[in-house]
Amino acid sequence: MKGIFTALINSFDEKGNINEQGLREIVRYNIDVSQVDGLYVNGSTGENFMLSAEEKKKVFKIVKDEAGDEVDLIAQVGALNIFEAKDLAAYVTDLGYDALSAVTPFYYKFDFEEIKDYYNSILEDVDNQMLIYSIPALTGVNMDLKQFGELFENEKITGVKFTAPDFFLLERLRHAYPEKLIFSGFDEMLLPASVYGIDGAIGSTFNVNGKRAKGILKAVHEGDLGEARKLQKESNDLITAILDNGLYQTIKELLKVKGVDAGYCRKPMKKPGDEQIESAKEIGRTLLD
Ligand code: HMN
Repeated sequence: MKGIFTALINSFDEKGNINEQGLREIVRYNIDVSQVDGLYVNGSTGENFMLSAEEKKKVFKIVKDEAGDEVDLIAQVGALNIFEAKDLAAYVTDLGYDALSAVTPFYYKFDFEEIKDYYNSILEDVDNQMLIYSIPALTGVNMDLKQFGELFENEKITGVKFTAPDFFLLERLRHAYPEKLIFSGFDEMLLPASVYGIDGAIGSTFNVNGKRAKGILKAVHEGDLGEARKLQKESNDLITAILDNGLYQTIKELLKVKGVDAGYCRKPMKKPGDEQIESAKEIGRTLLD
């Protein structure tokens, strides 16, 4: 598993129900048009934490059904309800997902022993690999090199989705664990992360910017830093505009510009206003590749 993985956006209808056809179109767009290497399903971008367990299963099933074996699939199964996380891990493994991922447990201030037990418990009954999903800005969980090392002692934990602007720790992890997979999680920092030898990246904006992201990885591998900087600059112009206009709403509006029925976000996220839709169209005209 290597390369550019889209953190898959989800499609909901106006009432907030999963829009199956729209979700299938999002999968197809990522595979056929952006030609990404894989999909990261039910992450933050998939509005996972606003879904019921049954809805998460529905999304996992639709995506596997649509993508088949065309690209690698990672299932984010992390949940504060450990029984749910274990059940989802078993479910996606049966469906044929290539890897699991689980967000570090959040909200309660779990200590490291509890976090370690969470990962080991999710994995104890399931024959699959796991990428730790570390995103301190949203979870408040900051782990150091030694703690990652302790988690990596479980051989089923094969890597980490590292969503932090901490290049010191990223370099230390890469150096200490050359055999583990490291996926970077901030799309706007793909170039510097690539220089440190990441295996790939997982990101929300790849739903609409997968080709440039692939180009950045390729240029860095070929030692063409000029090209990598050009593509990262173009990407960052797009990412800045998306973040300023509302992250998930704008990604969905941009997909609509491309003819994909990406629908709406689920409450409590807002529907986009007229101005936001117009700005998204302008972003589509000027900043998409
Ligand atoms: C996921 O779980 O859906 C993603 O992998 C999350 C991903 O790391 C994104 N992070 C957040 O949304 C907090 C990034 O792609 C991010 O959206 C992007 O770099 C813009 O800041």
